[in-house]
Amino acid sequence: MQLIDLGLDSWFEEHAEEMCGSAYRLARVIAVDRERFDLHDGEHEFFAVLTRKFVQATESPADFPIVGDWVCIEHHEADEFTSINTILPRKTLLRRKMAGEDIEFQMLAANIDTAFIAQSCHLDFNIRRLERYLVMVNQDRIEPVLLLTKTDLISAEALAQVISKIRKAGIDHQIIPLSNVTEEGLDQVRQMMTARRTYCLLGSSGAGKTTLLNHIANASFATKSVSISGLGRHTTVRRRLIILATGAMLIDMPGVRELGVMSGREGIDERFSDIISLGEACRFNDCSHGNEPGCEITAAIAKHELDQDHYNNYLKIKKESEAYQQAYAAKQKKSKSSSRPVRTKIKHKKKY
Ligand SMILES: Nc1nc2c(ncn2[C@@H]2O[C@H](COP(=O)(O)OP(=O)(O)OP(=O)(O)O)[C@@H](O)[C@H]2O)c(=O)[nH]1
Ligand SMILES: [Mg+2]
Ligand SMILES: [Zn+2]
Repeated sequence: MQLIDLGLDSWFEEHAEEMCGSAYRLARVIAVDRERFDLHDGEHEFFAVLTRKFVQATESPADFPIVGDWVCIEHHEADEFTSINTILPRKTLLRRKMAGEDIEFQMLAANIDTAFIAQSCHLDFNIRRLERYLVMVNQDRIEPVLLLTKTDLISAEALAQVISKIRKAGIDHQIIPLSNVTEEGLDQVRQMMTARRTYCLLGSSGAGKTTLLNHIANASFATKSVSISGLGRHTTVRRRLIILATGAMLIDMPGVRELGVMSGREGIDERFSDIISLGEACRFNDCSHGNEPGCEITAAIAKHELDQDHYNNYLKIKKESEAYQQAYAAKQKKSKSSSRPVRTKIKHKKKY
């Protein structure tokens, strides 16, 4: 195996040349355990640490390496350790806002090509939550694929209803219904995963993500035992990039209970494009979609062409995003005016 098999391409190589000097060595972060970073260089798995200089230069969680990152490393012969010197720009970066008012965010994974969003089609199914995941994934131009798990627990009619609900909400991404019990749908998941591409498993705790990974990777990572109800407990706590026998890479994520929105307009506009284009057709440019004449949104809701709940969810997510952007801007302003030295941040560059 070589670096290219881990997803390295000329985009990363060019950045490495520019940022790390000529004697660089590259590796991909496959797991993070506090201060220890498990890396893979295509041939071996080994671990590295951060130098004090690196840590001192960080000021945001985004400055730390996370699973999926490409990093330039340096081996220190005398002291027999490897350090991470530079994180290459990320093509994609999955983050989520921490619960509550706080503007802190949690980094989930970098350089993901496709995100599987797993939701049980049984009791737990919730279209509004699905919309939240899609906003997060769309924001970063990661391709989403929806997995409806536990089909063994519902009838074919009930499953068809769930799918039609998703389609009615204007979500046209690929949907794979599956069961880890009957193994229905698992081949479809296997077949769509291609070598050198990185996939991740997102979704609520208990959706069956790790059980699916175990099937696909022929592994036995801990899953929630059926006998314990374990409400609110997350079985998977660590993220790890698994290299499958087919050459595809998969990162299992711990389920998140609350998914705060920190996305900017891009992700929201894409997910709610139906509402955006209706709004553009309103008679007044600054229509608040309240009682103005010629409002296409209120008209569409009245005609049941636009679902009221879908619209409410859009308003809620938009409000949350605006509050986040404002709080973030205020924090930036504050730290700029303080006497702390300004340093360049890792640029989160868009694909190509
Ligand atoms: N009936 C049924 N049960 C399933 C299926 N998939 C998983 N389960 C069960 O659901 C429970 C949760 O599965 P996990 O794979 O641990 O769920 P997870 O999404 O990894 O959860 P977290 O790691 O907490 O995010 C376990 O008891 C599984 O046996 C399925 O397709 N059908
Ligand atoms: Mg799990
Ligand atoms: Zn309007």
